[in-house]
Amino acid sequence: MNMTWRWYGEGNDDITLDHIRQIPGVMGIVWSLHDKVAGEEWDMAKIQEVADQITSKGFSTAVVESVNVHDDIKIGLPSRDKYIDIYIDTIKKLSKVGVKVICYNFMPIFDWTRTELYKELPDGSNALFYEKAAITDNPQEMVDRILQGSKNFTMPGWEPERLSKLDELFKAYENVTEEVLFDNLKYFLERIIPVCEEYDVKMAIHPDDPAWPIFGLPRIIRSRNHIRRFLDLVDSPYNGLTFCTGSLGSNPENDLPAMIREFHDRIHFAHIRNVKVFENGDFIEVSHRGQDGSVDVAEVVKAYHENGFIGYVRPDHGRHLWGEEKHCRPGYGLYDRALGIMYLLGVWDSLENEKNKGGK
Ligand code: CS2
Ligand code: MN
Repeated sequence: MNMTWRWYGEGNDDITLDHIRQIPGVMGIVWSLHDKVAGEEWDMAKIQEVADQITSKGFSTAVVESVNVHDDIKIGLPSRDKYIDIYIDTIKKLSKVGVKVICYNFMPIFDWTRTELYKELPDGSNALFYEKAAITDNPQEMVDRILQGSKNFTMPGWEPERLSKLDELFKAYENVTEEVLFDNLKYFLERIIPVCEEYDVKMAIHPDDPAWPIFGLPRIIRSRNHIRRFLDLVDSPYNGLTFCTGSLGSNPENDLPAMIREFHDRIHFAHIRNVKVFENGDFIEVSHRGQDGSVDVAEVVKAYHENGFIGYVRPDHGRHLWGEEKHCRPGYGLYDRALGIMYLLGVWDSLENEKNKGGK
């Protein structure tokens, strides 16, 4: 398992590279320039500076999450070509510091969506929670709640400047149906994938979180059929997936191990985490251990193992433990993600041992 850890950068994360060095098995840092808004150019000097910080501690820089896609590209406005040119320029620059995979998403307006950031679990820890009934007709309420809980950390996909124009944004997406969104994604991919092939950088789209349309906005990376259609838009290994079990697992109809077995050769980046889905469709994030939630995490790891998976992996979100919610980023504390890594590596190592003993 090529294990990685998402780090938000100096001054933007309460966790340091020195903390991360003490977690067994972490080989790479998943990074980004988090002060860049979608559509903005990335400067080479800044890219190099962060890459140097990461390599100086012995980590790989191979995965960037995210380079956010400007809304004009998703909406299909004439200005999209300008923003795609900037995106291409960023892909080329990132290839110079060893980036091999870029994780991005194509969700209109909102990235991941929750109704509570610090919902208490029975064990006294707390975690991100989605309550269906709390999603009203008014998205502004949800935005305010999330931004209040962010403790002034920048949150990818939750840029206050962009979200301050929520009415305008919703209006711009008025005619964007699922079909239109697929067309606009195809347009984007047809321009960038040839560049990715030339520069050896794989694109890995992140699924929609949660895995259903919200506030009337279409969402297209949320089931086996949607993913099949996405991969066929541009049939190149450079057009691939970030397979996030937490996002796809919010809908219990998604058979995650079966999807991994089907799509493994196009999965470049695995986000592995667990969610507990309640009967009414609400869900909360829980520990990585399979028994604690609705995702059979050990079976997920097994599906990767039996297909000789060599892509990058990270624990995705974690619960907030032992009071760390006072200072950590929502969903990105130190302890539960570190525990998650030990669980994932434990399952993986035992499968490896079996294999090496001549078992299957
Ligand atoms: C991440 C996503 O925190 C998360 O759920 O996995 O926000 C992911 O970084 C983006 O969707 C990728 O663009
Ligand atoms: Mn994820």
